[in-house]
Amino acid sequence: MIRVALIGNPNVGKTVIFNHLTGARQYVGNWPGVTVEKKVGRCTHRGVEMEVVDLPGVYSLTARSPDELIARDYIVEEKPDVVVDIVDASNLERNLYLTLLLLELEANVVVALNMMDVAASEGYEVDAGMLSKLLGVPVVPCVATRGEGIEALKDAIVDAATRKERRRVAFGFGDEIEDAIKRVEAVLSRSGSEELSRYPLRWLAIKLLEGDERVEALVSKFV
Ligand SMILES: Nc1nc2c(ncn2[C@@H]2O[C@H](COP(=O)(O)OP(=O)(O)OP(=O)(O)O)[C@@H](O)[C@H]2O)c(=O)[nH]1
Ligand SMILES: [Mg+2]
Repeated sequence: MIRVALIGNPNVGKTVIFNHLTGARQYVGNWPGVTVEKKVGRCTHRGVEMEVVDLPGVYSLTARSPDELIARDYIVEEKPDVVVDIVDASNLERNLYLTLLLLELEANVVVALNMMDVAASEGYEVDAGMLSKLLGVPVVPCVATRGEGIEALKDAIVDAATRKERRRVAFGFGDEIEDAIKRVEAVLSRSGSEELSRYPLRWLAIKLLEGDERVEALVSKFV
C-alpha cells in the first residue's frame, strides 16, 4: 500500500479532490493531541492500494501554527510516499510558495494544478508542462468540481510512488545565504547523529538559519 498526503493552501479544492480519490471509502479521526480533524480514505488504482490523508489547508510550514505543524510533522516524520500539492492555477504566485517549501523538505511532490477553469476565465493560460520542467515534478491540470484530471492525477501518484529516480531542482538563496547553509550543514553532518539523518540536511540548516524553535530544540539534543 502507498501512503498519499494531500496538501495545499486553504480553499484550493483539497476536499473535492479527496472525495474524488476516495469516494465512500473514508473516515474521520483526529490528529494526535489536537482537535484538528484528520480525514483518511482509501482507493485502488491500477491494482495499487492507496491510503490518502487530507492535511489541513496551509500557506506555509512554520512551527508557530498548529495546522502548519500538523502538516509539516506528517510529511517529515511519517514520510508519505507521495505528497499531492494542490495548487490554485488562478493564484499561482501565492500557491507556489508552499510548493517550494515542500521541495525543500524533499517530499515526493505531485502538483495538482486545480481551478484551471477559473484561471482560464481570468485570462490566464497556465503551461503545466513548463511548470513541471521548472519545478522538476509532475504537474497535472485539474478541474476538480467536474472531475477533470482525476484519472491522470491517480496515474501520476502511482507513477511517482514507484519511480526510483527523482530529479532535484535546486532553488538557491544567493551566494551569501548558500554559504551560511553550507557551513551549518557541515556542523550538522559532523554530529553523526542517526536521529538527525532522518531529516534533509539542507532543510535542517535552513530552518536553523530561520530561527525555527522546533528544529532548534531537536538539533540541540545532538549537536
Ligand atoms: N470553479 C472551480 N471550483 C472549484 C474547483 N475545485 C474546487 N472548487 C470549489 O472551491 C471551493 C473549495 O473547495 P474545497 O474542496 O472545499 O477546498 P479545500 O482546499 O478543501 O478548502 P479548506 O479545507 O477549507 O482549506 C468549493 O466551493 C469547491 O466547489 C475547480 O477546479 N474549479
Ligand atoms: Mg477541505
